[in-house]
Amino acid sequence: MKLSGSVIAGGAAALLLGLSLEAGAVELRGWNIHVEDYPVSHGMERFLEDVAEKTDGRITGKVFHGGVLGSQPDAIEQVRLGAIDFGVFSLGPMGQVVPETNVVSLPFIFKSIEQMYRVMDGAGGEALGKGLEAKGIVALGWYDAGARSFYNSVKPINTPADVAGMKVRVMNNDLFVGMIESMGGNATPMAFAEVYQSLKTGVVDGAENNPPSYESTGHYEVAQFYSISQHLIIPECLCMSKITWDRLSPEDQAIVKAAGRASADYQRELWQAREKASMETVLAAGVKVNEVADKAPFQAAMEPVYDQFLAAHPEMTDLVTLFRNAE
Ligand code: BDP
Repeated sequence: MKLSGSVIAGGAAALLLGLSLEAGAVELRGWNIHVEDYPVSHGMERFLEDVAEKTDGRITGKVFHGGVLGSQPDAIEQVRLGAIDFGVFSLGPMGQVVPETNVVSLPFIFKSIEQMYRVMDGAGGEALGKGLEAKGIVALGWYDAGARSFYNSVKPINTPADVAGMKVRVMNNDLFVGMIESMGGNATPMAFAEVYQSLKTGVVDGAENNPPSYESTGHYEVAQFYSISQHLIIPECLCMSKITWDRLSPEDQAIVKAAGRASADYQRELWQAREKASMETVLAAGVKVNEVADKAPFQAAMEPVYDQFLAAHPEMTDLVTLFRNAE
């Protein structure tokens, strides 16, 4: 039997519900947008196994893969309400709820994946964690989602002018609409689950994502040009509902926190391997991959995204500087 909210306060509640859960037992419900065989998914499963082991089975749970518990924006709300206990969320759509997390959705904010790790494991991650917590979400670990590049069914992208006039699907965040518009393209925010069909039927010409998502969704079957622009490096958050978190004892919180962090290390390792494997898969399927030789024109074209963001959120200036200037 599955419980939503899922923390059973004790034996009395379990008895009332006719359950065999022991006193203090906790069953966590996890949301995941990805298919079962995906680095994020394996990271989440590892997290649950670790927690179950360290709590002698007092805290168990189940991850619902494939987005069956709803779209990402909806699931973020469910986590805030405590109806879903945890999930791995892209900080892209998170920006609509937690303003601080928008910083990582600014194009080219990170210089490399290694730098992203350093910032997220240090002062940057701490600042974002505070922003999340203020909105009812506890960050347990930062997962890797590589770098996002453009793909479409029309032609290779080499310059920002190639995006002009194209209909491009983006994740739910106004920043991404601005990003596409800065190159003269037409942006369509859309749920992840709808992108395949929209590419296939021409509702959009293209989208942008990292190689594992491009591959695991089958988008490469319907959008055969993948152009390595790497304009966004957006980390992901293994996040727990603060409502669930507050019901745990300090000892269990420490276990959960450590397991979250360890699962991120594991996920990052898997990520590197999957990126390579995904590129091999799509190349073997005939995808035309091109490396954007000069990223500077993209950086220049996307600069207005920063100006607009900082004009609307002057209070984020220090945070943007922290991320931009980090070693
Ligand atoms: C993937 C992220 C996932 C997003 C998806 C998207 O891992 O969280 O939902 O992109 O583009 O890379 O919607």
